[in-house]
Amino acid sequence: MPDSALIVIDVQNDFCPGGALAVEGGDQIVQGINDLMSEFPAVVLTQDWHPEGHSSFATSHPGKDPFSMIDMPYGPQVLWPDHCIQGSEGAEFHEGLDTTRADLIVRKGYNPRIDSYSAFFENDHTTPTGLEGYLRTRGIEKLTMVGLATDYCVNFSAVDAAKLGFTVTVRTDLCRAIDLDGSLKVAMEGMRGAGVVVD
Ligand code: VGL
Ligand code: ZN
Repeated sequence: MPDSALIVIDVQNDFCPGGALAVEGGDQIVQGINDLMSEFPAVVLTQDWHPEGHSSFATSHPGKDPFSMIDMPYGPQVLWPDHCIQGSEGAEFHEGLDTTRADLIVRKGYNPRIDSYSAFFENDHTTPTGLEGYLRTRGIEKLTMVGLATDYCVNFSAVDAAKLGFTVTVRTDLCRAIDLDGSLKVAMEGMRGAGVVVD
């Protein structure tokens, strides 16, 4: 399919076992993702990329614990452990990921005041990352998404892509979830409701 792309979400050290925001089994999907790359004419990687003291970090909100919630001007926000700090080892891609195959690497979450789960828009749901324009100008209409975490960055990216009119498939066998308070179930329902094929 010449009009398709593989979008690999946040396969970074901090989301793998031993990392600051480790997702169980996060490293188990790396080889399968590498193998899938050869089936796509375009491969895009995303990288969560926060400045130190980012507003999504619990440490930026005295008295708040990691995984608690806060109200931000753009809506409710989970407070995370410090993770994927720009230039840190935790922000690097997992060493097994074949990054040479990537046509584009999209970084997100660099605005200190807004988190960005989606590869398309920041969490205010309006500030674009530029990925939509890249894909459209390349004539890409079909997206397959894999990576970390199923219920956060994969979910938000898939739903936004579907809303933008792309045909979207999420390969859940090549994703792993954080599953905070039932967030995986909510994410699965949300993706299906948005017309995402969840395989
Ligand atoms: C992610 C929480 C915070 C993700 C990123 O990649 O799913 N989750 N930052
Ligand atoms: Zn993050």
